[in-house]
Amino acid sequence: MSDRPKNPGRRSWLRAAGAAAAWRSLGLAVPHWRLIPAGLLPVVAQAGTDELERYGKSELRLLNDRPLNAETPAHLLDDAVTPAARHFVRNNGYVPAAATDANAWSIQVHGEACAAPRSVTVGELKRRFRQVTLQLQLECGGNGRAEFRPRASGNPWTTGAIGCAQWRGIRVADLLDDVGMTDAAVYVAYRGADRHLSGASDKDPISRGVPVAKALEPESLLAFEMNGAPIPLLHGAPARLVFGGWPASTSGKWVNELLIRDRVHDGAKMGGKAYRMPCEPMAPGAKAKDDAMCIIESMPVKSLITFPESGSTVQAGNRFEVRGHAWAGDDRVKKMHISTDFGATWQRARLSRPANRLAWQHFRAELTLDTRGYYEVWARATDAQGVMQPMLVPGWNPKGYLNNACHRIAVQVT
Ligand SMILES: Nc1nc2c(c(=O)[nH]1)N[C@H]1C(S)=C(S)[C@@H](COP(=O)(O)O)O[C@H]1N2
Ligand SMILES: [Mo]
Repeated sequence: MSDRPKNPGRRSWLRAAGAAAAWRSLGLAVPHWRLIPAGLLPVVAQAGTDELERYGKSELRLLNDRPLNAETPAHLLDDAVTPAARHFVRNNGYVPAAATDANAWSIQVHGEACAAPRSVTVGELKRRFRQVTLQLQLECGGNGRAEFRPRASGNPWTTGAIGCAQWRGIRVADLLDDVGMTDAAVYVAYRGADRHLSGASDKDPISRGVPVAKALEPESLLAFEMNGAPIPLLHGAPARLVFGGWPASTSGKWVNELLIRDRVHDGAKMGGKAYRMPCEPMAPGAKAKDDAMCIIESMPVKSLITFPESGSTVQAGNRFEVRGHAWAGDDRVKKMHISTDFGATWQRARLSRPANRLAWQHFRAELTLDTRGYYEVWARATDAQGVMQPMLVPGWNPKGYLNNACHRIAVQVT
């Protein structure tokens, strides 16, 4: 046996894995699977790929086209501020038609605990309230779901349902202050203009929210712009909520109703097992009772290696840079570590301050690997409370939320 393992080129070994995922995401048995040429993508997946192209998102990996869901490969998230073209997309229903006049878009503000219910237009909000610009991380609660065993139902996100764009809009607190909240206020929730997949007009695809305290934070926005341009249709034009650090399902898109509730909001995907974790840890694959599930609030500490691309080749003895981002829900990331020996030893990476609270932080480390062969680079973030990312997939749960296991990439040293 040769001491040098014969590694196939990156193209073949990674592409093959990508194609396999696309076939698996069909959710159907393929009787002639032995005859599929290597790298061939299912034609139905390509139909959705055309749709991604139409929205300027052709680099994303399609998970589903009805509704449209797509994630970003890790190496395409290398930018400090995520461009719209590389921000993942998660839809629960059908994308509504684009508004012909964004300023005329109206939002009904009401609810049991709203003192003076009324309708406001985006134009009026922009005129009357101070606008602020913040970089805010949005991560789907199901990011990482694909790794749970037994498999959890839902979109098989791997690592790419995270982005950190710059959002500009008004503070939710200013609007709440304007309409007035009664003492009964408990939750602030949204309804959007998207349609339910069944076509039923009386059903919401999703309608979630946050407790009043989160809504009142100075970083909680009703946004009109993403990265200095009007929000693209897929991301919720002309008005969307942005609650950085919480499951992105709380950040309602195409908002046309804002509700001040006197109870925990009970809209679509607030109850049952949706966006909830078992209140107490459970055995993998066990059955959970709905009343033993707790609503997910702040997201856990996590990080992503965005450079080099997994599968890259580096020269033995040459220095190379490893970089990426780290975030910790409502908290901050305090430390960042990198390992190239499967976690036996760790070296500290340099970590930047966030652009503002609830924005991801960037890390960098310089590495040199002297011996040829296959390596993995692992990254591990620690938050300000001292909580670290786990090495392995944490707490199994029925819907596969909150997988914040360390990100691993493959590097071949030649
Ligand atoms: N109206 C509406 N808002 C929504 C959704 C939706 O389907 N409809 N999806 C939510 C979920 S589950 C996520 S993860 C984020 C995704 O935001 P993005 O598509 O801009 O990345 O939007 C949230 N807001
Ligand atoms: Mo989500």
